[in-house]
Amino acid sequence: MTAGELIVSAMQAEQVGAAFGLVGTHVVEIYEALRQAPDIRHVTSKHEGNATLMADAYSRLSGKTSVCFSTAGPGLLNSLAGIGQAYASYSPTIHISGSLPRGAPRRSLHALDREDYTVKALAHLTKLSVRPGTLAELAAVLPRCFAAAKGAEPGPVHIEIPWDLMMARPGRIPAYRPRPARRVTSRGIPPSLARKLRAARRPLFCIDTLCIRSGLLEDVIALAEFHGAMMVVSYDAFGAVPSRHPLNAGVLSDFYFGTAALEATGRADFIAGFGVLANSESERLIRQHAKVRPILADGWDLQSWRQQGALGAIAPVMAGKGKKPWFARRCHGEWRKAVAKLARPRPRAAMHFGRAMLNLAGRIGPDTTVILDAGSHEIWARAVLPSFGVLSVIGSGNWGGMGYALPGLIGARIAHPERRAVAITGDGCLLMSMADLCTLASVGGPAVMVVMNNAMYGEIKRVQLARFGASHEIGIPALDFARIAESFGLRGIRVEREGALDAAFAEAFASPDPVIVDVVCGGDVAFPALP
Ligand SMILES: Cc1ncc(C[n+]2csc(CCOP(=O)(O)OP(=O)(O)O)c2C)c(N)n1
Ligand SMILES: [Mg+2]
Repeated sequence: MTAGELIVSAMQAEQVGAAFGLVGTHVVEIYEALRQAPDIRHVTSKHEGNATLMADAYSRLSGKTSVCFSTAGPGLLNSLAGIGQAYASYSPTIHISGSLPRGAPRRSLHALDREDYTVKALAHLTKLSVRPGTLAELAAVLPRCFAAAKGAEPGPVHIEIPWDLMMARPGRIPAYRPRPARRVTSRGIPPSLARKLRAARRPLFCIDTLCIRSGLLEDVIALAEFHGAMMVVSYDAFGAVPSRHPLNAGVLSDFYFGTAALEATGRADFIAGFGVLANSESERLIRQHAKVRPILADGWDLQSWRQQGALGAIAPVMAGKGKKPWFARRCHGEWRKAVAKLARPRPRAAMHFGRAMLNLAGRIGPDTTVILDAGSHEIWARAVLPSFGVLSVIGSGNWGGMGYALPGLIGARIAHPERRAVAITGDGCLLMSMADLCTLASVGGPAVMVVMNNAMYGEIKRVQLARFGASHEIGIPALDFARIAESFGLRGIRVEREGALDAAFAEAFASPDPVIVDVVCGGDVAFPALP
């Protein structure tokens, strides 16, 4: 086996769902092995950064490990922000790159001063970053890498293959054997959790991303329903609890959202955090607002509880508790009215973000996955669009990287071809990722991309005005994204008046192929007070 064949056989044994990447001299051996393995779905992105974001979205939505390929040096380093995204969202993604040969001269192709600069650069962005020197070392480290990527606190892993190893003569390698998941039986549910939950009159659960990754989300929601525990979700886990769920107390955040969630946290007499890490943003918010000491479960706790079936076991103890919500997220209905008022049609004024999102909201159903980006369009989307649970919405979240929506849309199409995928992006965000419009065209399927086109980095204008009363360097040329989309072989629809929204969205949502809806908006960057 060559190094490339070994990698591909590991991917097959690990049942990797999909691969994303871009070819290069230092990875042609892997691509040759991939050519011989038509069972592996590979999507070529036009930029490594987008490839890693596609992998992130794919893994988050499918729960399966994905693999990304990039060439040495600049190819790998192009993908850094996407690997950061995968780290932030606990995505099991494996990033395999080519690399300099051992003993490479300084300043040769893709080289700087040290031959190991990339493996070191990736160390802080991954769960594991390795540079095996021989086929035997590669064979030994691959199962470790896959196990690290999908552990109790999953995340990206980097493996780089020195060029001399990539080009080495085939060697005899024993068949690949995946490592079984580590059993963690040492961590039981603290007895105080069951006891305090039983005694509580105003229980509250906080749900963070690791709760989703642990596979326990459904059990946690069932437990909340059983005990009438209100649920708050972190900014990253947004959408995990359906927006209309009677026990949903909103998003735990003091940045844009949080009025309701922070109030509920302050009133709760029992708090359990599922997937809440020590020193995390969620922990900070709970500690800052709670009157009681929370019980927090990290990824290892949750893995252990799942392996022991422990959560189900504590439910009967609580039999007989009332299930009625103890907290009314008052603002929801009132707030919808406020949005409608704020975003009242102004026939002569430019279209308002809120109006476009309200129109879109009625078209989003449980079979839709919404992919968010970063900017004021994102805040409006989070505020106005409904969510229906864990598959219904993803975005760059607290990582906050612009340019997630387009690669995220492609990842979503591959992860769940049966679901409609709708991306909401801004003109600034789309300009960062736009090269993969042609990839979207080739992947195809029902995908709607809504571009909130306000000819500016609106969110930054909002921040500048709030801080300095003036803005600077926030303009973007007025672009026609419908025409741009068409030049990439996609259907593009331009909407310049509110009256044209209905027909545009109706056509886009009825289409079996991707459609870009370029919504020309005014410069509104104000937000309603969010629940
Ligand atoms: C990679 C990256 N660069 C810069 C930023 C800072 N930033 C956050 S939102 C934003 C503006 C986004 O512009 P656009 O997509 O047009 O959205 P709008 O706010 O206008 O709706 C910028 C520059 C970021 N979050 N990520
Ligand atoms: Mg903009």
